[in-house]
Parts: sequence; structure tokens; C-alpha cells
Amino acid sequence: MEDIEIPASHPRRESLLVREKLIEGFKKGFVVPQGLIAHGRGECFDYLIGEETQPFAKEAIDAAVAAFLLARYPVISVNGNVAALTPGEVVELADVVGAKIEVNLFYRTEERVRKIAEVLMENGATHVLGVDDATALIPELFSERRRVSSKGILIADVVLVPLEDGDRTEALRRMGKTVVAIDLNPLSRTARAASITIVDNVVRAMPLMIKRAKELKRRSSSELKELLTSYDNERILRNAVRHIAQRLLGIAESEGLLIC
Ligand code: PTJ
Repeated sequence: MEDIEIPASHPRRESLLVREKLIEGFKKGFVVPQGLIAHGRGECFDYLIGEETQPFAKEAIDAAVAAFLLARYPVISVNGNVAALTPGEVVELADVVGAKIEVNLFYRTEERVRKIAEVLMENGATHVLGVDDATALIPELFSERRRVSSKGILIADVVLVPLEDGDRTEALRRMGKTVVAIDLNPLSRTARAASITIVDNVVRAMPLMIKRAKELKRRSSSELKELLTSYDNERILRNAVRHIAQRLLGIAESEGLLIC
């Protein structure tokens, strides 16, 4: 397949460049075809959201960063899509908040795990869990995502799961963990099961998390606790759904597509 040149003036240039990163990861064998489909679903929600980080996502980011800064043992879980889209940001965020990085895949093969760990190392990671040590199992979970490191997700108190499936989010919650999800679909089971849901594109949310982590690091732990206790995920999801519905109606009206 030929590589395409995306003109600087193309109105969808940013979105097309993101697609190219996933396609490159797919060609290198660490993004699964299902990951390309999942991204298409994400793009659709991103279009409805307005392709900009909205206030409900900013509020969730602050709560998520507070949870990470207060955590005893935080872990960032990485899959194929995340490795293709934000490998450098995963490493930098882990560094700023003092988190471990663990590869954890839905469509797990040892070859993909190894390739994703390599991508993270190329981006500055010094240690990646989940490669030869995913020997512990998350109870009551039947996908390959149940395999975790006993030095990582198994013992974590706070886990960041960008682009996650609902089953594992629910299983991690049942284990008493604080689960932070990044998911463009506010209605997904993951979005609803997570403790904190950042309804935003991972390519925008991760850099913003890094920026806020650097700023919030200077706050006292009681201020961070206050950010966390005043956070209400149900309210954030309702705001996200309302935003999408109002935006959709607004666009339809301006295009003359609303009959009543
Ligand atoms: O690499 P693996 O084997 O772990 O597989 C990864 C995928 C993503 C294929 C796997 O986890 C999967 O099938 O995911 P789902 O169940 O399709 O869920 C993906 C969710 O992420 C959907 O709710 C999408 O709307 C959302 N999503 C897709 N792209 C993005 C996104 N959310 C944030 N940023 C994105 N760029």
C-alpha cells in the first residue's frame, strides 16, 4: 500500500494524521485490525463532541490527575492503539506521577506484547511490566485481558485504562481499584463502570493530563483530596451526553435538517 501525502490545508489533516499512526502500528504488527475499527467508532463520537476537549473532560482530567498523585501504587495500562497514538505521552505521564507502565491486551499475543514494550522503550520507558511477568489473573474475567503482572495492575490502587473494554473495567472495580478510563463514548460500559471517565480523544487527553499533573503536583494533598471527593462521574457523563445531543441538534438545525 502506498503512503499518502496529506496537504497542509486539508480540513481534516489532524484526524488523518492520527489515522496514519494507527495504520503504521498495524503494518508493524502491534495494532490489531479490530483496533482500526475501534478507532473509527471513536472518530464518530469525536465528531459529535466537536473534536475539542470539553469542560466535562477537563474536570475529569483534574480528578484523574489528583487520584494518580495521591495513589500508593498507580499503573498505566497500554494496548495496541495507545502504543500507536501516544507512546511518548504514556512514558512522560508515568514519569510525572510516578506510575508503572504495563502492557495489557485484549487480543493478546506474546509477539504484540513484546513489540509494544519495544515501542515504549524507544520512547524513553526504562521498565515495562506485562512482558514476561503477566502470570497473575484478574478473577471472574475471561478475556486475555485477565493476565496481569503481580508487580503491576494486580496490586495497583489506581489504574489508567485508555480504550478499555467494559468487562475488565467492572472486574478492576470489583477488586476495589480506582479506574480512570479515557473513552470517547460516554455511553459505553467502560465509561459507565469507571470511577473517573475522561470523555475525550486519547491524543488530546494524554498531553493535557501531563500538563495538569505538572501543575497539580504543587498542590497540597488535602487540596487534591478535595478535587477527588467533589468529583461525580455520573454528572460528568450526563454533561457529556447533553453536550453531544445539543451539538447534534444545533448542527442539524443550521443545516436545515430539522423538520420540527
Ligand atoms: O490492543 P488490544 O488487543 O488490547 O485491543 C484494543 C482494542 C481497542 C481493539 C480493544 O480494546 C477493543 O476492542 O476496544 P473496544 O471494545 O472497541 O472499545 C474501544 C472504545 O474506545 C470505544 O468506546 C471507542 O469509542 C473508544 N475509542 C476509540 N478510539 C479512541 C477512543 N477513545 C478515546 N480516544 C480514541 N482515540
